[in-house]
Amino acid sequence: MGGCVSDEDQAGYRRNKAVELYIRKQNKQYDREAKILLLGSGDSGKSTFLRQIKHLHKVDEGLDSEKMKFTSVIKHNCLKSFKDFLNMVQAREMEIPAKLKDRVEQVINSDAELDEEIGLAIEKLWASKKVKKCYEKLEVHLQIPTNSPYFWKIAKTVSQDDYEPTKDDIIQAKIRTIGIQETHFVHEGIKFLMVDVGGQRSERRKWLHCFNNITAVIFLTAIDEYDGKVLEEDNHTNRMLDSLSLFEKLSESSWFENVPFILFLNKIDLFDAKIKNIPLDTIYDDFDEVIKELGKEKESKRTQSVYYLFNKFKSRFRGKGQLFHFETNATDEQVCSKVFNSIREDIILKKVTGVLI
Ligand SMILES: Nc1nc2c(ncn2[C@@H]2O[C@H](COP(=O)(O)OP(=O)(O)O)[C@@H](O)[C@H]2O)c(=O)[nH]1
Ligand SMILES: [Mg+2]
Repeated sequence: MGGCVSDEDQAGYRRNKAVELYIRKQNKQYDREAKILLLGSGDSGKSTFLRQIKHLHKVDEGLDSEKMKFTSVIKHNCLKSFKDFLNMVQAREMEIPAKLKDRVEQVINSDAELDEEIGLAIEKLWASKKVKKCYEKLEVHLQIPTNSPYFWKIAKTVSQDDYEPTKDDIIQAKIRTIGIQETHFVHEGIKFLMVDVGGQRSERRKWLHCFNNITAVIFLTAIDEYDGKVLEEDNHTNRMLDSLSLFEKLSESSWFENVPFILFLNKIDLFDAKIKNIPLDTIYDDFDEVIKELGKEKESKRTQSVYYLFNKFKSRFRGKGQLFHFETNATDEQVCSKVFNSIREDIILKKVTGVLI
């Protein structure tokens, strides 16, 4: 899933083979480092994308050096998230098959860390269609890591004493980013600095410290959050509205004058799954009207849905530089590799060689 969405705005910025060839011929190392900021609300996928880049470019031994850090976080989150989910199921008196009730009590009442017995109970519960149905209904109200179900499915493996997370486990895991994380690497003659930041509101005031000399901004938004999920930090503000206003504010900042903005419509995999159950026109009254105005009536419902949300961001863009956009799934290595190469060729290379002013 995912990949580049072409757009009339991007027509002038198609791949420039000549520049690439020139670099290859000269085998030139550019002195100027391409500084790319990863910005966006909490949970939009910034750190996940960076982890994929680290893995793809073998930065700091890829993800191997981070395994230890993730083991305890994954074990803890697997149990905590499932307990939070079950507590909400009980609070709302949702129906669970009678034969599973003991297992529910077993998980809810466990105060220890995840052990094999509890791991097995989680796996058994999650295998139930009824339990999955409850999750579908509650997902929008739950403040638990996005990919908790990925870990519930393998809870018994995670619970083992000698459990070591795989590369996929690390990509699916959530660790909150605190402060500013800088990652340096060199790729095909270009030095890169990617800057990842904490996305929660309390973290945003630290962002100014890294706003100078920017080559490009990658702004991530979790496009599956169109159905009214609220921010974890205040349990009140609509996540998509927060993302839109943050996007607008950043794009009009004088720090980013003429800096290209690259919008990632991220979590496109979750979006594709969600629009089947919750079509956009059940959330947005003006959906049909806007699609008509945009002249997209003939497109598929799925294309219309992505375009409708992209249009919300596009109309809030205040920058003087170019706006590019991609549909992304940051948990998919292939997608991240393709998107990174496209950004490198179409935007960064042209910026560091002076072709893109
Ligand atoms: N399914 C899916 N999960 C994603 C995607 N991008 C990020 N995630 C998950 O969403 C959670 C939050 O991502 P993270 O990178 O920590 O967000 P950040 O706060 O912006 O750094 C993690 O559990 C990721 O595995 C995506 O495109 N699809
Ligand atoms: Mg992060």
